Amino acid sequence: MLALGGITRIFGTFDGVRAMMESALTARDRVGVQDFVLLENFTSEAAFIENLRKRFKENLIYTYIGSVLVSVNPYKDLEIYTKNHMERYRGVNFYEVSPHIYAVADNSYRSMRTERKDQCILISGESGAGKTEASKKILQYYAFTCPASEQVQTIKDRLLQSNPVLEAFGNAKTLRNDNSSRFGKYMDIQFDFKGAPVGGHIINYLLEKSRVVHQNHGERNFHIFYQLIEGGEEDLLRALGLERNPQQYQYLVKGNCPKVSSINDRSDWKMVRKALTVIGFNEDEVEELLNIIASVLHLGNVQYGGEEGNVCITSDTQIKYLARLLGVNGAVLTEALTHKKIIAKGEELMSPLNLEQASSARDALSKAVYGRTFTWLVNKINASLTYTNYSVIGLLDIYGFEVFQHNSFEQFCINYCNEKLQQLFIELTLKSEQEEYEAEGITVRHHFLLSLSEKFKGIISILDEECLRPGDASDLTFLEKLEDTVGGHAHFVTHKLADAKTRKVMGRDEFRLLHYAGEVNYNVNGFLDKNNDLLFRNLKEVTSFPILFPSSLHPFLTSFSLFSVCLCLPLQAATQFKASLAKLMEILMSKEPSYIRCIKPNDSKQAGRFDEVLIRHQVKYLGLMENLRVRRAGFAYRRRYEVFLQRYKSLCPDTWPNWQGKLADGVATLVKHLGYKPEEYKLGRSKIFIRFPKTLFATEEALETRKHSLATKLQAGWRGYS
Ligand code: AOV
Ligand code: MG
Repeated sequence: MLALGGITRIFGTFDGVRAMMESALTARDRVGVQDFVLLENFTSEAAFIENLRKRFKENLIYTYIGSVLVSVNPYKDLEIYTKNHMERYRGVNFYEVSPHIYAVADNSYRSMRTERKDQCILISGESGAGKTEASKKILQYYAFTCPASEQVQTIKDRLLQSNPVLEAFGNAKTLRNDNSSRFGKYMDIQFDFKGAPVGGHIINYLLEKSRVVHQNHGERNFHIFYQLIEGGEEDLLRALGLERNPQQYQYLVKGNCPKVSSINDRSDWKMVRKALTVIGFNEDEVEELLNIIASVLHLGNVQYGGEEGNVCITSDTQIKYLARLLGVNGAVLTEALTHKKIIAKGEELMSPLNLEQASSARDALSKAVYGRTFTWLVNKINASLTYTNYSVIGLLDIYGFEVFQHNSFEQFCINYCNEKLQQLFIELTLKSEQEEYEAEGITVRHHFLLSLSEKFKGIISILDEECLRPGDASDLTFLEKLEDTVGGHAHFVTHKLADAKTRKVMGRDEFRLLHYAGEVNYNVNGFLDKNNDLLFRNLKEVTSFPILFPSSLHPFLTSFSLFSVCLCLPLQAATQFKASLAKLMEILMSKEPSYIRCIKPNDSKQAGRFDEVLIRHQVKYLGLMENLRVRRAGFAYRRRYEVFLQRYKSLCPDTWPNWQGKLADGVATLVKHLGYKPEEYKLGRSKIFIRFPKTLFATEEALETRKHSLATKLQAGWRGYS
């Protein structure tokens, strides 16, 4: 007991000892190195992948590249997120414990506390790689480890419960991920001077609204629809006029996938209902919210018939429900869904829509209603979390890079967002590396400067131009303009510009971009409409819609009056998105970043399958080899003096048990005693930089040996140094 206690005091926690054991040679063969910078052959991609594979096989899904955490989705519960694990990482130095997402979370927290600098944790990786799970783990870690009072507990609960709510309304099953985020999310967690989480704020980015009215085969609409239908109480469903069968609803049958084996809609419904209460929604608000969700389903079932020029709604069941749920007059609604208002000779006239126009007006309304509701939800959650802007840790969890058989405007925006984030990562990791050397007064020449140019600059402005151009502008004229303007770019190609081989796999209505993560063919159909934010163009043609939103009715339908403002000021969706991303980049740049790079091990969502081709591709495009090379270009290993001294002080009689003088002198004494050669290390202002892993391994092994001899001696009751 005494011996173990002694060892723990000297070497840190038990985990610390384990981490150290891990780096011993024999263990290294089996489980690989826990930091890629320690790979002997650091330029070899094969060695990199092999290290990932070894660790993955041992269920060690986390590995560092310096301070960057690489995470491989295990697709199974590893039981490494228990309270015990959280305790183990709390306040412990990053390198003393085996790599874990909690170490990253803890490190950011401590930097925020000690250096008083706002932090952000950027989580990236393709769809299904584990970003959302990672962000939830981090939030849970803070909720568990940070100090709390009763008031703080309420905020913690709300922060935690915002996840199931936003996921219900903003996530959906796609072919890539059963719980795919269909919106981008940046969340600030705010801490007071005691380090307790006292507030938060969420910014959401471009929700994929088109999913409300259409899903590709094998995909679903947003979870909430199925949760409500599967889990909603009988009375509730009756009041909403809904049947307990998703197949009844046009908006839920398109993907032909009402059930997903990994999802339990019924129990999720219960969780979401509870979460809404915790966040502070009262019963009336919940009722209104569900009325809107049910309305969208009813809207989807509005069927048109009649002759061209005389479109009518074939059954008035939906209209009855809609009128009641939305609190509008049925006749007015019917007219709004079948006519547009035109002004002729100064007079307003209602002109009938044709079938196609009528259904697209209906869908536009559904998308708008859903989109508004989502924004309302986010605002409501924000209002329940006080925000006073003290110290913050920001968590970024966006939708990951994705490629489908058919890619549209949504994928274009999602992939553009990922491209921006990748660019930021490369710029910042290089910048911080360079800055660290400079701050420490050490000169290093970088040979691996990377630049990811703004490859596709211009596409969005051309899209906007076409959207605003009166006359014959269409998706195809947009494509032609692209060909004229960016046609010469090496990363852009269309059917017309392609070589014979590429042409075979491209449609005439597609353009292909070579993204950092791979090639994607985008189909231009719908680009203009979707960019015209969606609703507004249609609304312009059916301006009687604002009748739907009389201010006396629904509390959050009143906010629909915003629509009319938007009518005067149409801001194109992509441009709006681009601007909000630019703002996000500013937010991130102003904080101290940490990175989590998520890797998806296979495309079949299976545990234990390490698909090497897929993984190699991700390692490539995430730039992990470059990341490693840059990290190793100068010094493989660096530690703050106090950390280095604390860990190895027992290896030198002059530094044991405590060094009294300046830290730098202590480290100098220690490494001299250890026989470090001048070319093996450099001493900076606050850190020691070690050039080769082998130097460090030798020191670790010396520590290992010493630990054993010390343990024996401690057991015998011995207290001195030998
Ligand atoms: P994503 O956020 O990166 O995709 P998720 O975080 O939703 O991916 O992860 C996808 C699925 O992988 C989850 O639903 C879990 O089943 C599993 N998974 C991920 N991380 C872990 C983990 N650490 N332990 C166990 N299982 C995990 V997307 O939102 O589609 O870009 O857009
Ligand atoms: Mg996600």
